[in-house]
Amino acid sequence: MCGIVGAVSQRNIVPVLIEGLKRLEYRGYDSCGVAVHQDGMLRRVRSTSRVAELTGLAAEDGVASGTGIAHTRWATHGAPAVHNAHPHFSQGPGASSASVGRIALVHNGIIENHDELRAELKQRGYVFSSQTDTEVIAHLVDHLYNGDLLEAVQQALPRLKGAYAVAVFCRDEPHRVIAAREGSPLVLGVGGAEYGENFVASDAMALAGVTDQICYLEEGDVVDLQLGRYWISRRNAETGRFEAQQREVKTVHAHSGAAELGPYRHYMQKEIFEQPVAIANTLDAVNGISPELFGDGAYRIFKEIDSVLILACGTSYYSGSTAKYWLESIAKIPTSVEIASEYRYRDSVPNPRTLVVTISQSGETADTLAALKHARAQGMTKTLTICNVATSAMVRECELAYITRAGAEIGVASTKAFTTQLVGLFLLTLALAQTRGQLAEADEAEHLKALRHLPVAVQAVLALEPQVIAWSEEFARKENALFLGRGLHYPIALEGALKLKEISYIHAEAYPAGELKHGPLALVTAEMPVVTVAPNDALLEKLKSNMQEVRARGGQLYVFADGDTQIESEPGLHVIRMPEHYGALSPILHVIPLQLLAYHTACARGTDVDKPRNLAKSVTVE
Ligand code: HGA
Repeated sequence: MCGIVGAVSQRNIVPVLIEGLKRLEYRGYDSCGVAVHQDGMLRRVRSTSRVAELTGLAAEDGVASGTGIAHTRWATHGAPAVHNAHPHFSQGPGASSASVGRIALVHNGIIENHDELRAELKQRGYVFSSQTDTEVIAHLVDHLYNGDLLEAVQQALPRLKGAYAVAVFCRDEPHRVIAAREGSPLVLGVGGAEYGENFVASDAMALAGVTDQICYLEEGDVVDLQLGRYWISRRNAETGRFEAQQREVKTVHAHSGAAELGPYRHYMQKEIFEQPVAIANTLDAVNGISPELFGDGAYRIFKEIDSVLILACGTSYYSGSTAKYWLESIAKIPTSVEIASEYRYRDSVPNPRTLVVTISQSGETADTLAALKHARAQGMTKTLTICNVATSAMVRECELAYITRAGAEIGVASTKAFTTQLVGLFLLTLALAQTRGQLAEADEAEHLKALRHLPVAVQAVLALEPQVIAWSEEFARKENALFLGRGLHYPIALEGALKLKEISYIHAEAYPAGELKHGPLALVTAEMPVVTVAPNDALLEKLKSNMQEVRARGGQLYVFADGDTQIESEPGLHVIRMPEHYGALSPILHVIPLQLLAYHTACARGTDVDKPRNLAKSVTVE
């Protein structure tokens, strides 16, 4: 979360910085700001409105320069207010001292020892004007500044505990930006000779159209950007000295993310409707099932493992939870699924014969990356990721990968990334089943046929949109909702509840339907809509009994029932009929109407669907 762009150039770089921020707005939109080196001093504009606002503010104030840094914020420390917006300026001892307004800094991450540093710097006379953890870094760099910004930053970094990507410049060095990363993503963009320009950004996407020469900075890297040159260094843990580093610069054709909305009202709606294409693209290179779909050496690794551990957060955790059912029933391999932020901090029993599978849309999810490192540190070195960004840290850090081809997902609430993850996880299930001798040829052919037909099947479910819209009017008036599912569809109920919470702000909870009588049934009244995922599978009769329990208490059931279930509408029981049961891949169909229900309910309530309050797309802080 939080997006950073920085540049040194011989042209006015402010429009490039603001354009870059627009493309990073998915990382946070609590506030935004730009600071430049202009007329021998630091100047900035900051706002709690959207990035587009900055263009007008910069023009009004005549903010223009070749050296600058910019930031879009997802607040962790301090309210989303202008005084907490980055860039932060140093404000050293004495109103007229040289260090007032000397250092400008933007930051992505959390400085865990900020209280201690704040106390120390206050004692030294530094004046704090925000509640952020970030401001301590600006003051610390200023305190250590002695004519060379790189040296000051290099001295400051070892004093910081936590995760960060920072970009900083100094009033006394007009054509220089220093940036560093430890735990948060940062790329270097090498610009053309015409303006001698160089860039840093949280994501190569921010630099699309400006440069495609990208270097993915590694943990601990510090980069010194100047006109026509850059220099990367890193601290040698033994000597404590910073040493020069060579890093590969790659040609990266990053997508600008500036997808057109076309006929849709929101990106989320567009992305829901893109699912047939996203799934077809994800399956494009699949001509048959083989471990090599996941990379060279996959067969050997699959042969060596005796279990699977899935690590993920949020929606990706629910795709992993669905996959557990597939992996155990089809590949017959013991599987556990853990929330990454829990796994990394608990004592677990490592098994080196486990395949560690991480799932992340962005491939930058901080908790999942940290959980991966934790697993590896415990000797679990067989790693695989299901990820939507081929150039991400997650893909670089895992031995094996399956890249989903959902395309850029802009809406904060994940939709097409989820269903394409499920496709990747189903392929993994089949590949593991094959390696373990659990996949008869006829079954493989059947599964492949069902996968290939999936885009058409999804299209048929999307056609239910008008019926879902009719329900959403009712839901928009509610403040609570329950979601029920069983077995393979319990994680789908969880995902449906999460979608509704995220974008409509209606409190929603999901339960395995059999758990109802153990507590949540107490919540059921005529005011409580109970959304039920009802596939025609082996658990249908059990589910019907649970539905009766709701009806007997006057609850209102809203059921997405497979066409072959014979569940009919009657008072208190509202039914939207899905196509016929789709076997093991049924969860991919059943999540679609739940996405549509959340989307249309949010529209009816007038929320900011693509940028729901308090959230951000790519969760790069702990
Ligand atoms: N801690 C800083 C930066 C937050 C961040 O990186 N969010 O993703 C702040 O609260 O401003």
